[in-house]
Amino acid sequence: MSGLTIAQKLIKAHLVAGDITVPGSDVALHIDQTLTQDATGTMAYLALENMGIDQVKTERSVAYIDHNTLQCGFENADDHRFIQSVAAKYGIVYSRPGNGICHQTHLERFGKPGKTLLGSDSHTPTGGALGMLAMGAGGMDVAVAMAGGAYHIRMPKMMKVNVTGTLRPFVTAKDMALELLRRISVKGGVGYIIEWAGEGVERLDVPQRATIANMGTETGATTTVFASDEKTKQFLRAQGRAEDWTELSSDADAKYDLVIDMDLNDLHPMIACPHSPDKVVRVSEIQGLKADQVCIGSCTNSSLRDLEQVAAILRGKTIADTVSLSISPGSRQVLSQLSRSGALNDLIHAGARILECACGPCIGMGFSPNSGGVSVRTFNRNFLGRSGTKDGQVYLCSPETAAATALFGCVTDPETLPKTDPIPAVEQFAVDDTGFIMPRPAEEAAKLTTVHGVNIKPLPVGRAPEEEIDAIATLKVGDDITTDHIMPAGAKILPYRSNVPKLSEYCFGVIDESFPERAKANGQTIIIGGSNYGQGSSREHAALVPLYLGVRAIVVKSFARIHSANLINAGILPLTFVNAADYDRIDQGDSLRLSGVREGLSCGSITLTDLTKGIDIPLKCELDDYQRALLQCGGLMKYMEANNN
Ligand code: MIC
Ligand code: SF4
Repeated sequence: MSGLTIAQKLIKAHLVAGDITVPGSDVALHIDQTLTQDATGTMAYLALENMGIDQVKTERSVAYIDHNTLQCGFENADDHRFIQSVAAKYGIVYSRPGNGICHQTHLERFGKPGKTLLGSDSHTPTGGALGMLAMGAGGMDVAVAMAGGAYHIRMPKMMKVNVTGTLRPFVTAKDMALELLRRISVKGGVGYIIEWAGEGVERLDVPQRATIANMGTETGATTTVFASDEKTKQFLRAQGRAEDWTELSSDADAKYDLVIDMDLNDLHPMIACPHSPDKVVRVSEIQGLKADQVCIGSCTNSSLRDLEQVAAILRGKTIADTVSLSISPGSRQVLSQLSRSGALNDLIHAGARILECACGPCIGMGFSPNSGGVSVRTFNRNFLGRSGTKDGQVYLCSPETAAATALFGCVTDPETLPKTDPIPAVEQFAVDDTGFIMPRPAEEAAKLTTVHGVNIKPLPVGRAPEEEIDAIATLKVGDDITTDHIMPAGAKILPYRSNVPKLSEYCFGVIDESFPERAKANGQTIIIGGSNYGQGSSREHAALVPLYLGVRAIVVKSFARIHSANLINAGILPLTFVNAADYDRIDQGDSLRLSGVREGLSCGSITLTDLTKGIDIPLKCELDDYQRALLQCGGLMKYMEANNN
């Protein structure tokens, strides 16, 4: 083999089983660090409690509370107490509500070059900005990693984005991420790890790299990585963690399966239009579009550098009368530093509404736009209904474009603004770790019990597949269905993330409100879908809730990576058409039969008979040995039961 890429080096150093020279083959990886957030964490910790360990086996595991922070009833607060009690018992750091968004906060305080990080959140790749192999997964897979088990992925292909030139003022890392999405789409990264390299990247500091690594998720990539270099060292030193730095770079003769060139001298401010992060155009193309709302923050753009830049643009000015502007700092560290520098005052005086250091509007946790409203956000996703307003029109852009838009009340290209001084890299961050509750000694922890609130209901458990499964095609959907379609989020629904029966009432609600009732009435269901089914969030609720509603198989043109792993963990069969055109031959409501199922799990092919139409359709079931074993048992929980006894 020739020289290695950064990702190949990280995989090789953590390889438990598999061959890194065979793209697409199963590789099992040792995981050094994990993170969870509260919207997926309850599931992960319910699974962990079933695993029979005393303390987590990782070097560092952190439980963040950042998603479900509106406490309109007891539910979210109960879940926070449950997670805090699990953290105390199992040796996990607990990051209190208000301490910050998991990815921003983890980057600041725990991320380390050369380590693996598995997070129950799809934007975990943000850690790639520090030279980590950071991947998103379902909560059950994260629980397995906490218990010392390996994490399985298909060995990805290597993509390199080779960057030359220099960013002009007010053109940013976010525009680089959006430009890549414009070029390769929300499917373009599937099966790849993306490495950003070249002289144009060497000049970017860690927060800028973090924005790019974060949005690599939107391309469908397994993760994104950057070298660990002088900029990484500088960031860790400023965090008081100089000793955590190690150098990491690709070999000069490393081979890439795909190389994309990007010249920053040609780049302009970019914006993604509703309802997909790859519907990207130049900001100047939609300049003047009236905006009702501007939201600045999220794990993509809530660093100190981003918010100092926004403050510099807004300093001494007032936002347009017709706009409501929210700013959610990424962490308490960011907020505290903004307050020390005086930038917070600039933001307040400009008319911004300062929200909590949390995900907030990004996940529809408050601040939903007015009906039909245009919301211009620095976030990473603009899927239909995600803002909490079904007909909301959400656009994604840089903090610079968002600030300019807030000033003028309409989409505004920041390149038309008077220039401000460049924001220098921070020499020393205001480090204050009081928002974390650190693990206590193991012997003390062993005496503790966990606190299950009344909102926490048991996980639904799958069942071993029969040789023949009869089911109704209760739902047929198109391409690029996101987990936000399957299991919507938002302030009203998120409190039920640990209550699957209640959550099930909202399954597929944004596209078909009657689905849950129909599914229950039909008993057993097969969902038919197009390509890239299950893109977006890592939420395993998008598998567990359909399981609860009687879904036995999903038959599609292709799956997104994390979602297909979640389906397998839940015991739902992820099947693909041998001939994509067969998608058109099945209609919603048809009676279907899967035959040769158990045998098909081994040989990879299963036949679907459309009993209504009287036709046979060949399907593929592409699994590695581990996935096959999981499905044969009826999912991860059943597999663990079988293997622990
Ligand atoms: C998201 O951005 O969609 C989330 C909310 O952070 C999810 C996790 C979840 O659904 O809880 C993600 O990206 O994985
Ligand atoms: Fe939170 Fe939004 Fe980031 Fe998801 S994408 S972790 S909801 S800020």
